[in-house]
Amino acid sequence: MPSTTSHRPLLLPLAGAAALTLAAGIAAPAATAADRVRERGDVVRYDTALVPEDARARVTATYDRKGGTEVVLRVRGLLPDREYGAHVHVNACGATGAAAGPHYQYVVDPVQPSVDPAYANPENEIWLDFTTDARGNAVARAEVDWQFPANRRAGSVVIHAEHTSTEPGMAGMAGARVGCVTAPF
Ligand SMILES: [Cu+2]
Repeated sequence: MPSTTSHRPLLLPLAGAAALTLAAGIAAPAATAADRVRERGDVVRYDTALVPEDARARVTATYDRKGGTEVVLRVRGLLPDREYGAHVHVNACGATGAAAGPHYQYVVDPVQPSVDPAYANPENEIWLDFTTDARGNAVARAEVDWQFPANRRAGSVVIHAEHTSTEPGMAGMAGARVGCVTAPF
C-alpha cells in the first residue's frame, strides 16, 4: 500500500512569507531558527494486527534558535494500553518496513547495524516510544540538542512492536517495524 501522507508546505516564519514545498527528490532546505515541520496522515501498515486500519499519526518537528530539535509524535487508533517503540529513521516509508533504513543518527556509528549504546541512544537518535491509552491514542515527545544537516535529513518515523532496548548489543532495537509515517524533516 502506498504512503497516503502528503508533503505539506514547510513554513519559514522568520523568512517572511516564504513557503517552500518539499518535492520528491529535492533536498530539504537547511533548518533555520524556529522552523517547524508538520506532517499528518495515515500510518503505513506493515503489521495489520498491531496497527489497525484507521490508525493515524501526526509528526511535528520544531527547530529552535539554540540549535536543538523537538519532535512530537501523536498517534490515534492503535491498540489500547499497549507499548510501542518509535524512532526517526533515515528514509521515507516504503512498501516494506526495511525501506525506511536505519535510525537517523547525528553521529553515525561506523559499525552498522548500530547496536552500540555509545551511538544508539536517545541523545544521538530520536526515540519516540509511547504507551497507548485505553482508546489507542498516545503522544510522545523527544528533544535533542542538534538539527539535521541540510545535506542529510531524516525521512520518517517508524513504529515498532516493543519499547526500545538500551542494552549493549541490543541498543536501539525495538522489535518488528509495524508501521511508518513519512515526515519531511
Ligand atoms: Cu526504529
